[in-house]
Amino acid sequence: MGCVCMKQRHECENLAAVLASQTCFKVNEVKSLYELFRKLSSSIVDDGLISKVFHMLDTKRDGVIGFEEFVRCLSVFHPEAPQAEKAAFAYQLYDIWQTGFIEREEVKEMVLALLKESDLILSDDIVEAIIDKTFEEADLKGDGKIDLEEWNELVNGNPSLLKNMTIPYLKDITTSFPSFVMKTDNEDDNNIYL
Ligand SMILES: [Ca+2]
Ligand SMILES: [Ca+2]
Repeated sequence: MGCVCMKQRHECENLAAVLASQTCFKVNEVKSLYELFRKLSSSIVDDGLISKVFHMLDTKRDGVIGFEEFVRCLSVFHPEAPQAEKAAFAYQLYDIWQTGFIEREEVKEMVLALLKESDLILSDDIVEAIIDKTFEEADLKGDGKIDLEEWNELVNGNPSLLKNMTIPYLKDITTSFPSFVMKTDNEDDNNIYL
């Protein structure tokens, strides 16, 4: 898979430090993420949101994503990441057909996903009415599509739209996933990749 297999410990420490300085994670957390990344990249993850995220990160479209992109992406889902960052990422996620705007059909997908999560069963008429209302509220310029500016307005008024953009576990990943913590204390261990 496309992991960055760093043989030189020095380079690995540098990469961890660079990523820690540019994301919400600490150096030891970046190292833990590397373990998580290795596990994830060796298993097929086919959960709706996760697979969309992976597709977005897979810029070469070869089914492989790099560790750096993985960490930068997860950082967006960190509880302390700025809302603007989350909103921008969510905008790309909801622009399902990648037209650069969020259209009504995409709002429909979003509303359906939110309803599914809340276990609410509503008639089609009511669902359509919710979509119309959401769309009307969002499309301030009335041109039939939601641009980034309108999206940011919508999100400011409805922060729950970004609920899925935060993964609380990421706040203290070394505690949440102790099995991913690297054993870097042992200097004799030659199998240190990061
Ligand atoms: Ca679109
Ligand atoms: Ca618009």
